[in-house]
Amino acid sequence: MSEHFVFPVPASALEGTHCTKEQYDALYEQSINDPDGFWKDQAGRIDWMKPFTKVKNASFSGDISIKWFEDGTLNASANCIDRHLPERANDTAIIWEGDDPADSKHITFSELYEQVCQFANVLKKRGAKKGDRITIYMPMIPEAVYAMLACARIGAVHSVVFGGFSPDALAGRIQDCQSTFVITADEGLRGAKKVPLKANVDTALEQCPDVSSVVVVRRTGGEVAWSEGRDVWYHEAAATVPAECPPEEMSAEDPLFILYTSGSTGKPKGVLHTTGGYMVWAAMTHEYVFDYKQGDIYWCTADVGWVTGHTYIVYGPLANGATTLVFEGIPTYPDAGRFWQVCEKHKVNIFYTAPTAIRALERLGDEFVTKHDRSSIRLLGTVGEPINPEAWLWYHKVVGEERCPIVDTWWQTETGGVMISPLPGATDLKPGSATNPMFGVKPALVDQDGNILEGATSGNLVITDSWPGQMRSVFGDHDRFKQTYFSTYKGMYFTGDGCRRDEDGYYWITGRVDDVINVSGHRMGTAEVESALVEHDLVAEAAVVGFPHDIKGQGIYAYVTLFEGAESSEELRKELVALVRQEIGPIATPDFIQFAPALPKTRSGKIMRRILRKIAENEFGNLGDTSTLADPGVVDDLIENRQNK
Ligand code: 6R9
Repeated sequence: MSEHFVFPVPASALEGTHCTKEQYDALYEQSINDPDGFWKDQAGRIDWMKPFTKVKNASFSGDISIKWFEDGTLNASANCIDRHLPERANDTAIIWEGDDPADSKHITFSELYEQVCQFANVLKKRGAKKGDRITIYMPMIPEAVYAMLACARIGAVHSVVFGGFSPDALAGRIQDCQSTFVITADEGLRGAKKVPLKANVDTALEQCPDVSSVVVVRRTGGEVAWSEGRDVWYHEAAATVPAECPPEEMSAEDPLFILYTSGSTGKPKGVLHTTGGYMVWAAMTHEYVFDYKQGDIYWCTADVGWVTGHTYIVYGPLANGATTLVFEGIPTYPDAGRFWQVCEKHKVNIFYTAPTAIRALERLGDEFVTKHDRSSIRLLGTVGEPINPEAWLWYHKVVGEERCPIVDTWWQTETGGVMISPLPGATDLKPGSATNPMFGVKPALVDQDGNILEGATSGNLVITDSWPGQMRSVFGDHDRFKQTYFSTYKGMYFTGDGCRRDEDGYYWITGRVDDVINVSGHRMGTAEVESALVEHDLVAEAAVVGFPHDIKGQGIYAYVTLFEGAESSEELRKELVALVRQEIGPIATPDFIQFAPALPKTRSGKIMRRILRKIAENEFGNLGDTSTLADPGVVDDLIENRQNK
């Protein structure tokens, strides 16, 4: 990339920065050469009930055992709330901005304390205790944050399920972690549309007989069905309990949460994060990556149903005593200027969103941006997928007025927090590059055989040593953890991403190299969509691939083979779309469904996805080697009837 496309650290980003270029180099070096010393210092960000004596105890071989600060004890909720009370009780912890622009409120740390304690007492009174799994299926209202922190306070393990998932998807996640508690709301509200959360829970629970308690927060006041004894209104239960609840003393390696995420095979995995290392990682990365300074108004537009919401709406910012903005709505309601209207209204200093939102808003015109005052914004960030340089440049110029550095943060549900990212005061930016590793992160590029590649090159991205925020296991299936992340390349954590490193050592993530697709920043296993499609009585076989999509990053293209005698029709196409939405949720809606008499297979019966991808991309001129195809004629029909013309 030419010099022209390097954006040096602006002088404004150096003012009071936590980290200059020189500091980055020195700290990074220390983090690699003296991890125990480095992490002992960093762990001082967190209040420990009992101090740890051991820092790191991790191995990427054998049984894969990862422990950090293992003999220390702490409570995550106390770190996010109680410890800020002596000096900051009346500072704003949460700014809540409702779906309706007329709806917003400020919640101070002392109010947060009372709300979380009350929520914790409601859970306790209903029998919840340390180690129990509690499923949270909520809209973006403050109670979602209270619920998460209440679980952490009593040592229960939360599993937040994104409110856009279907009842079936919710049921699967409740069953997998044997959750007996669900926290939800009557309805959610997004872009003035109602989301029937409680009704979805009711449907899901038909498959989950072990759930004995459903706590329902009233959001819209809409009608809901009621199961006496099982269901309780949160506001009624809260009125009967005290607003004090001592935080449970947790070991650093006690679980904090489970979060389900898609992989290349099978059902979504319950990614398990523990308490001590995660909190240190969340607090440290939030401060350095966003160059967070006390008093900053910080806004991450994610949903708490994703890891970004966990680490960068809740745990990271609140551990640092920041003001975190929680937004209930969508970027285009009441109009496409909503993000910037909210920035203006609340004087947001740090703004963190997804490339898909940037691309969608860019298309709608600059005026929605420029009509709002963005002078409070100091720093912009992106997460979730690669950002194309064109969208980066628009974000930089139009949104950031060429004044704000952009931190393109690469990380994963599994990594707990940011792994590769610029630091605003330290890193010259290149549009589209996530740039350099965070402290303690040892990235490497490997070839197909696992040989480590040096210098400017491309390969598969691995991390060669443990970091505190790393997932510890797949809930209930440690073998799957080993298999998924540590078996492809021995002794290394495999990310599933491809990556290029340039002559300056900058990392450029190129996207997934496995059967995971990334639709609007949401991870999806092609196998999950396929298994939904084959649920249909007429479907014999399905193969799903991603294709480049201007707004969503990737779209979903499904090839479907019907049983002998079954007729394809528009009607059937609609049924299949509805089926996927029912099994997974609207985010998995296929963009194209192609009925195919047969799928291209090797002689041993393996579907040749490479060919299906090319056809979905409309690049069938260059199908590569097709000599291993059992029946080359299949391909002509697929090309002839392709949908993405
Ligand atoms: C935090 C989050 C993880 C996958 C990851 C990669 C993609 C995330 C990215 C990025 C390029 C970035 N990804 N951030 N790709 N540049 N800055 O998104 O977690 O939902 O688990 O997704 O997202 O492919 O492997 P998760």
